[in-house]
Amino acid sequence: PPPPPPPLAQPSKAQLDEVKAAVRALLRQPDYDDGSAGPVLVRLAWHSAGTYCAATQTGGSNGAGMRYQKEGGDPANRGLQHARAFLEPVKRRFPWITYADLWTLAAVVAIEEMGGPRGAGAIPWKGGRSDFADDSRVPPRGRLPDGAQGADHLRHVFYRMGFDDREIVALSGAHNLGRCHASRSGFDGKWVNNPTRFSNQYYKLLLANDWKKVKLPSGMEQFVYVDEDDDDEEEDTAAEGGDGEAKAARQKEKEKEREEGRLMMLPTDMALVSDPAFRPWVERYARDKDLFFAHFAAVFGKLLELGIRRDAEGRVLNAEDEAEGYKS
Ligand code: CCH
Repeated sequence: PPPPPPPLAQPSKAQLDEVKAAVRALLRQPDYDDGSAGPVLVRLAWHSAGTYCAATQTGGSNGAGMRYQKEGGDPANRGLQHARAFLEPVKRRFPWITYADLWTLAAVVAIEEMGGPRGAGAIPWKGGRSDFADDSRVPPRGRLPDGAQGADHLRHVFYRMGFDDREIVALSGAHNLGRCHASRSGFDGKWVNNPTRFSNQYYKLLLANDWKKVKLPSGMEQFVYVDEDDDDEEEDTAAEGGDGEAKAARQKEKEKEREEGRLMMLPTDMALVSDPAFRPWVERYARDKDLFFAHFAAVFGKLLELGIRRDAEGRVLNAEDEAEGYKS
């Protein structure tokens, strides 16, 4: 067999600054979702890293296996081709960066730009990941969490990666961002009103008591919350009067408005409030945004490092096949 590639050096600060600027420049996407590529980029990084298994030391963000059908075609990764496509021009412009580094770095940049931890409290990120040349080492499917399940499942998945209960709650705060797409996961809607602004709103909303379980056309169950302000339907209808048909039309219109104002939670999100060990952290993060930002930055940084072994200089020891730009 060929000798293993040498440890990979870190890209220079100047190199990284160029890539970061290019990522920043592509975040605004007026025709996509809520106008930003940010949320789906964050999910790309999370799903690339969240396959890690500490016991077998397999999976994780090294390798960028999602480029291959075996991992990329996992139903859990539906929709992430959009994230990869957003980043493709950056990869073409800076071929020296590996996909594995680009995907994880893009999420860090996106979170910063969306108002998340930055400056001294920024998410720690180190480069040096490399890419698999083929799909022979991609992790098996089925390692990512299933939103239809509960607390036991969350623990099973996140303990496998090496996270504890507090870290599970902190990581889940990423659901401040983005939305569910019926065509991707079968779930539908966003968690917070402004899904492109990183904040602790998700925890505050979780603690609002009026979450109601609904069954979607897909047959899946999720929880919905109707914004108080939009909930004045009955009075309006009574005051307007009119004939049956017009009334029905108005009713329909109102119903649509309500749907649009609706926020959602997954069963796994609700498990964070019903579970006695998770809940105190939901309460703390709802009260203390700075604490959430500090914990999130640390735990997201930890997620992106799973499975990456470094020497004292930070060079990655478990180099994969393709790391052209780093070899020189
Ligand atoms: Fe998540 N997530 N996630 N999630 N997620 C979905 C969307 C996003 C679960 C299920 C779903 C994390 C944890 C979990 C994001 C970041 C993180 C969707 C909708 C489902 C379902 C997908 C769709 O339809 O497009 C479950 C279960 C867990 C268990 O804990 C963690 C951890 C993170 C990051 C730290 C982000 C961001 C999105 C929005 C993506 C988008 O396209 O807008």
